[in-house]
Amino acid sequence: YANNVPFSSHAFIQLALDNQVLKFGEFVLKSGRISPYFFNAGLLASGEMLSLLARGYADALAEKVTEQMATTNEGKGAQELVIFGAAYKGIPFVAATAQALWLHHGINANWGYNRKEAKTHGEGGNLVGANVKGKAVWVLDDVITAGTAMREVVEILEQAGASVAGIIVALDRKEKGLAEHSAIQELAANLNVPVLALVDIDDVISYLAEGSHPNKNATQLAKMQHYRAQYGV
Ligand code: OMP
Repeated sequence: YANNVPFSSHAFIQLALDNQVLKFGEFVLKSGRISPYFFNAGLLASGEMLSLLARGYADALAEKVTEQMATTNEGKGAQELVIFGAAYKGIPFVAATAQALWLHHGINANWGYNRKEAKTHGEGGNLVGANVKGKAVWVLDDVITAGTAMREVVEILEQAGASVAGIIVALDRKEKGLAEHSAIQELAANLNVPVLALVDIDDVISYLAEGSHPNKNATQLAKMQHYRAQYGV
């Protein structure tokens, strides 16, 4: 991966495989589901991987914001981009994304994050960085499965007087949320905002299934398909 090329899902999936960010086995998820794969964004722990990830978020956000400006006829000055990372993993990601937006797209986004040691009483105290009050904020996170983590972040922002402008995740596992729809579809419908993902599980499966791929493994693929049949949408 060269340091000045746009994001590519193939480069990202390959780096994730090479660095055990994407692992195969048996994993108990936050939702209680037992998954044959796990995406550990905490292991995107090198300059190369962080840069590629941040470039992915930045490219997708820049494209969306430009598209929204075109349809709303608003000038660039009228469009303020505020991005928000959820503690803990979202914090370095949101910072790197703000930098990538600036360096690669000339977009000066404001960025902020929450602290996990949130106070349950009193006001404020748990948000750091950009002032989000009264703002429509893009929420950035690592993985979405059933949507619980994301709903918690939305709640934090609403309590801070912010609204959600959109959601962007690195990996959409494309699983059922609370009901039959996917977690992402539910969030998009409930909040009436765009939800973007850099890669989804179908991208991963087709990448793994490619003919000459070194990570190609029929048993593993069958397990992933089986899991998709159970929880996927
Ligand atoms: P939901 O809250 O069910 O959407 O699960 C998303 C959260 O689960 C993520 O923010 C992660 O903390 C964690 N997770 C992963 O990091 N990688 C995975 O592949 C799957 C999960 C998970 O537990 O579902």
